[in-house]
Amino acid sequence: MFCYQCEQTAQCSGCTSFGVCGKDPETAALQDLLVDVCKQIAVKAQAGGRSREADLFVMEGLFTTVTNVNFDPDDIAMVIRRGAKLCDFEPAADMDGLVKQGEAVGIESRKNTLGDDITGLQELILYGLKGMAAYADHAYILGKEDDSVFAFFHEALASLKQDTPTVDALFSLAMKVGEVNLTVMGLLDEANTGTYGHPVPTPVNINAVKGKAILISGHDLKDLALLLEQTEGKGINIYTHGEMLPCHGYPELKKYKHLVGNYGGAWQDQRAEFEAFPGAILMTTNCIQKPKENYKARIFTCGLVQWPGVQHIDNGDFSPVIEAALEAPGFPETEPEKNIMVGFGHNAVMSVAPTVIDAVKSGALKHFFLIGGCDGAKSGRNYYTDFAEAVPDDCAILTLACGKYRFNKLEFGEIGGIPRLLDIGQCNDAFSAIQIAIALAGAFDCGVNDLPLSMILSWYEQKAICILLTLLHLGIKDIKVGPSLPAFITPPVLNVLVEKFNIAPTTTAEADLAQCLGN
Ligand code: SF4
Ligand code: SF3
Repeated sequence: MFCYQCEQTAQCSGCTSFGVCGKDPETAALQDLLVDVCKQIAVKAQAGGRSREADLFVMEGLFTTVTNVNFDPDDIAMVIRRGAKLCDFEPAADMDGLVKQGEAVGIESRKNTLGDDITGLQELILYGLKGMAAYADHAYILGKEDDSVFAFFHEALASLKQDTPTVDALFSLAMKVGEVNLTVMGLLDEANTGTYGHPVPTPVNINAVKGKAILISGHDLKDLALLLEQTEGKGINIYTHGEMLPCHGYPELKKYKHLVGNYGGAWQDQRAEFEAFPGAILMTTNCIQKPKENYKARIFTCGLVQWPGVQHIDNGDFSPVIEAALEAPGFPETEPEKNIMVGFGHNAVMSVAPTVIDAVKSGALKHFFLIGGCDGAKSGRNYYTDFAEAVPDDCAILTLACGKYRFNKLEFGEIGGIPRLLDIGQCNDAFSAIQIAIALAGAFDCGVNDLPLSMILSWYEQKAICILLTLLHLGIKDIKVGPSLPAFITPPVLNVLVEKFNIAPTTTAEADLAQCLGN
């Protein structure tokens, strides 16, 4: 196998014998094959064979191969066979044959023929498309879609099948992924806020409440809404985990009294946290890790997430989760309440814009830092905690995605009544951050790059890639990315990114902070 699509890839170069994430070589080959089938469907679509089924297949197929989503080879094989019917691909009759077909279209074969730079750029585009597919799927589930987005998936995937790609063409395509992803994040924003209302600043209890419990993780708001409806009046408390935390700010979700709080931290701590959680657990999207035996019977997956041997719910009926929660002991005691704040989406921040602008003009608020992105397990990520802690008191921190857990339980205080730490939401709420930055630039009559704003991003999986491409498409410069740079970005490609966007790897919190503040 060869996979280098995420930040924790082995030796910062590629997983070759087994995925650090837990992906085995068989699943890796099948994921490569599934991606290739998506490309073949796209080629056919470009030749006039586009269909609704092809649109949806490509979106879900790509999302299936995002890091930490689907680890079940049997399920992926089934998806490949379904996809083969939408193009001219002949799938092998058995699993061994499918794995061989996957190995033949893997990254290594292309690295040999096209070289590392071209292959790396192709993968940059592919990973951006994978992240975008995840967001498009969330929006689609809530009834929002855009034909031009589906058309672009085909256009981009079909170009990745070309035999003689050029660096320039691939680079423009990568920027186009960023552009289309902005549309997709906008669609998802409309879907989430249109269905559940605009998030409002809301305190969230991070301590336990006595009673039976279900923990829900991932990004899919509809799954949470369904779970809340189905558990109402059943004496079960619902806790959010990981990227579900921002859901507490949505009026149509926070109205449920049994949505009692947030439990645990980011995805990479789940094995210890889920073991200790005295109830049932529902994984709605990435990031699942290999479940421990002692909670395997009380963890469930839904949507595109799957783990072999873990019960999957695909009809929106969460009765098995509810039964498992009722069988589990629940929390024996209520702990003293401890709150953190969420709900600072673009609507909430815009509503206090005059106060923010006055604070900047008076010099009370000197600089904004956007510190966020995907969290991960590798050492070096305490950089983000150190950075947030070192931000001077006259500066505000905007945060989003699961990287916030590095510092969101620390005390940051306020500036003129505005909290210094503003939790904008999930990773896809980068859309909100962009709207806020554009509005601020408008208010100060300058460009986003001229604002007293620095972006310090952490990356882990492919959704961070599509967001990064969106920021680059918008021409945003001086972004700092860490804790390490993607293995698929080769030195010549990095040089181009540095030249055009002054993108820089994170160094030390102290040095980077000083540089951002011009000290
Ligand atoms: Fe390795 Fe990441 Fe690929 Fe998993 S997804 S196999 S950890 S590079
Ligand atoms: Fe985190 Fe997976 Fe990406 Fe949505 S939950 S940000 S890593």
